[in-house]
Amino acid sequence: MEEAKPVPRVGVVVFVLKGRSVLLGRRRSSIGASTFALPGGHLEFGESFEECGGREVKEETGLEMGKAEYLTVTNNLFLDQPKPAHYVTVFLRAELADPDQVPQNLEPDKCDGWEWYEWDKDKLPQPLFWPLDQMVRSGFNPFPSP
Ligand code: 8DG
Ligand code: MG
Ligand code: MG
Repeated sequence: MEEAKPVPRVGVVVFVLKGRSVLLGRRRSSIGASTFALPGGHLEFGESFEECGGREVKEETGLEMGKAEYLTVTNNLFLDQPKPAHYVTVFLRAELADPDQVPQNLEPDKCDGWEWYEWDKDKLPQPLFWPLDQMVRSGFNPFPSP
């Protein structure tokens, strides 16, 4: 049988904000393995971006977020994979519903663990997952303007 033609997929990822920090975890998934990335995952049929972001953050970290806000979208080709992939990635931001919540590593097969990192290009962990790295290099700031 012929292999199915690859199609673009939609990823929804969240800058979970706490003070001046964002939540990042080192990926174990094949795309971006061992780089630091935001929590997030695939948009499911019928979901809003905000529902997807809240669900993925909960599934991956156990954290309950407050209201999510749309930030931007990027178009990402991962051609150097055994199976090339194409993601339209939607970036949201949200604060925690209760700021005292502690992230848990609920999908240890996909991530080494979650930590808060100050949003400062010299303090962020390296290497960043390249779609995120590009945003940092372009001067992107996920925090609301004061
Ligand atoms: P799921 O089965 O839970 O739905 O998916 P997942 O295993 O959690 O998917 P994912 O790889 O974490 O996210 C989907 C895609 O989103 C990822 O393969 C590429 C794209 N993506 C980016 N930037 C980021 C990012 O910073 N974090 C995450 N998690 N995905 C990102 O382009
Ligand atoms: Mg997921
Ligand atoms: Mg994920």
